[in-house]
Amino acid sequence: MDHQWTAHFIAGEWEHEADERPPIPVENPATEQVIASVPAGGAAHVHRAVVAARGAFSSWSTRTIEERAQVLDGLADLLEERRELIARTVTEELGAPIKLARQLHATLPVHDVRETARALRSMEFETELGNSRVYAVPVGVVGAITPWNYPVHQVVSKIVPAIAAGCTVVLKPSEVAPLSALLLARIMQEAGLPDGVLNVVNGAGPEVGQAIVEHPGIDAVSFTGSEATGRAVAQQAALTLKRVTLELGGKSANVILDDADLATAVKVGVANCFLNSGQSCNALTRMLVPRELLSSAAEIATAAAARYAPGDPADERTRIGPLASARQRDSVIRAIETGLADGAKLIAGGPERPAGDALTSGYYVRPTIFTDVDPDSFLAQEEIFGPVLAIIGYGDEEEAVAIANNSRFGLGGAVWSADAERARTVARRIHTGQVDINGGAFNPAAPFGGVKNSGYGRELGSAGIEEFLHRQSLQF
Ligand code: TXE
Repeated sequence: MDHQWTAHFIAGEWEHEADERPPIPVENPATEQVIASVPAGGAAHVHRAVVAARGAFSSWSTRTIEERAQVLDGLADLLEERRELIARTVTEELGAPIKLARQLHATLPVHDVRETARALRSMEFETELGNSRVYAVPVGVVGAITPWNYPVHQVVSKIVPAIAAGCTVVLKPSEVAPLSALLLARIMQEAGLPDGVLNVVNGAGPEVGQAIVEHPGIDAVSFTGSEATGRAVAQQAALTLKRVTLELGGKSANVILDDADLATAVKVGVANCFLNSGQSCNALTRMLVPRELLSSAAEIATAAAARYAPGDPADERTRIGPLASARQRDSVIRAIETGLADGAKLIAGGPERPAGDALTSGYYVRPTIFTDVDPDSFLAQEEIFGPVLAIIGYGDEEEAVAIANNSRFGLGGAVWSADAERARTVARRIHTGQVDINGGAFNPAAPFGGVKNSGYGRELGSAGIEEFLHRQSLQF
């Protein structure tokens, strides 16, 4: 694969030149082979990117809404055209099965961009209020720091609403999976985005990420990643009083009520938890089942898990690939071992390497399910970020809601019931940013984000654009 564009992207120029720091290798987690490397930037690169972004801001922020929306339309068309290349890049750097990479990693961003363009055209940027005229104004230069788990979607859901709002951007993609973000930047350049509106600096979090958070020329930071880093970002950002959006982890509950179609709810729940090798912030990692149905649910879940044999992500038939890195694999195996040590009942998977001749290399783990999990235990409280499901029994609806809310996170959730009204009432009592009812599909126009330790602020659709606007009121 051609990775000629594995460089910084500043002021419309691709900068390949070597630096004093060694380049960062990018591994294919299925083969453990280095497939590319990106230059490791530092504070000086961030500074130049900020200067470029500030320079571009005056003209980009004064373009009409329709002009900006048209750039987004063109971008969505190009992303759609390049879906196969994007999918292959994500498969190589993340280990996502190629089918999933096509259907999700390369397709969702097209919808994200189209929905952002639609939202932009429908928003009011100027309103009358008594003797005031109120204007929605772009906040300025936005710093975006993204993780590796959805390496295109996570980037698009920050930079596209920022650009739609009229802001300019300095992006630091994850050093674990930077290639698709760089491909995206190339596509945005092709789509006619003016130089300096998007700038990309590669590098490590404590260097480039921190330099973005500290830089006084950046007005807002949007971060997705771990809870610990999110907290550090918010603290640092306070020193320059930047506006901050944080999308951190989750431990989302899948509440299966006693009147639900148990087989469907469990199967869809298992599929959701194992999606992307369990590396989704909103994964439904706690399955709450009426106590008397626990053994039936366990049986259905074990049968469902058997259909997730880890395999080569390049194979069209593979449903679950490796984890993204050795570090992630090791931390997931440690979590499974902790679950066993805590006495949870293992009904699928386990800490051993998955069987299979083809899997002699790669960061694979067995899709794992525990049942009778104590709602206060490590397995039920910590974000594992791997294919590990905790099934938890409950007595009545009241207890189900209490267990669902017994988490320091508040990102996603689900409720299943034969009675949609009952499901809605339960969902409204769950303290999270999103809840899916009876398998309701992800909506790229709906506000996405969390409460409690899952962070604050919202992404996607008009709520995503709002994050990057402030209001100016003129009184007459
Ligand atoms: O995240 P980090 P990691 C969770 C998940 C996972 C764990 C660790 O539980 O197991 O986090 O993943 C940049 N200042 N999520 O270590 O370190 C970093 O370079 C500024 C949940 O990969 O938070 C990367 O670009 N930036 C999650 C980004 O932050 C810094 C997605 C995320 O990396 C920085 C990913 C610093 N001091 C992991 N240090 C979700 N919410 O979806 C690092 N970074």
